[in-house]
Amino acid sequence: MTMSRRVIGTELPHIPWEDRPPDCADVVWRYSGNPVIPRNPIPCAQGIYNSAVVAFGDGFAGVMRVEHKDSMPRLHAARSGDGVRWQIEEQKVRLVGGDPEIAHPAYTYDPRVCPFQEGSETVYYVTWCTDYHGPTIGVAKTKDFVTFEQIENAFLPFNRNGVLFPRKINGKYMMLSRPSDNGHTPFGDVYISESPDMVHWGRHRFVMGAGGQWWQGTKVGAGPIPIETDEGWLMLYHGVCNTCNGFVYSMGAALLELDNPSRVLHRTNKYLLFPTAAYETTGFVPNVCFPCAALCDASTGRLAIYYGAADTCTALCFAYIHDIMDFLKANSTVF
Ligand code: BMA
Repeated sequence: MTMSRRVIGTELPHIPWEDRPPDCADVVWRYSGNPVIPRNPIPCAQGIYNSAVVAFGDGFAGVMRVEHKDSMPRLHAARSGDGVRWQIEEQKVRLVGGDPEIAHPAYTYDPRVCPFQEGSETVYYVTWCTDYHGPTIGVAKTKDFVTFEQIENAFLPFNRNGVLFPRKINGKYMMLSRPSDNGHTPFGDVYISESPDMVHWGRHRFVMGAGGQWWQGTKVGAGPIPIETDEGWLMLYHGVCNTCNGFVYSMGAALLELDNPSRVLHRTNKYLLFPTAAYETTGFVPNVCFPCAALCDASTGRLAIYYGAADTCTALCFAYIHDIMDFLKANSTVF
């Protein structure tokens, strides 16, 4: 690790990790025990995927997307000592304190969890795709993964993939999102918005669009909470292409300018992860790798990335952040 690849963050030596297999030349490799969360570890679930985890206490906490047996997705809190074996609450997250108009969404999915320092306390903002006359971005806050205080919906419908930055930038909260339609959106670009108070969002700016290579030609959306390095914000994202059998979701990476993250410094023209494992190519929606969270150990640059596989289960893959940065610069097209 060189000083110019410094990860700004916490040392997390206990994140899940497995060395790159000797016969693997890829920048990102899969956990040999995948999927870490199978299809139905709790009775109400038909699938658990596209879920978010963070370091919490001595271990880890998560907000999981649990598809219930009425086929509707709901958020469930979860805890883990090692980041691999998860105890998932059987009851969905109960949102408290929200305006009654938005307090009872019929569906809630694709959560992200963003640790945020507020004074001497760490709070965890949860953003997700919520139902309000169609999909848009819901926001809540928790300190303990037991009580979730609902704030406000960030945007008008339709929108998906609201991803917060883990600190204020130029004094403002910042959120990436992907404006969409009310269905299986055949388009999608990443925008950024800012807020003084986590309630009112504005100054919406374009970050990056679909296009370039086929794997990211249909839509792109932010994945895990961006990771701060001294060269920029590392944003892992999903890139989607369309085929005669439906969409295919892969993972790419981009580097955004630290003080002005609407500016893309580098962006991968080759994917980092593409659905090839059986649990990614077979399931409720085949051919989906959908990253929603990443744990990074700032001292070693180790990265454990959680992604939904085939809209069915949750999988884990690994990389060194420095390798991703090298790959990103060597295979970059910004357009
Ligand atoms: C997106 C979202 C994701 C899902 C993906 C693939 O539009 O609905 O939750 O994983 O499609 O089906």
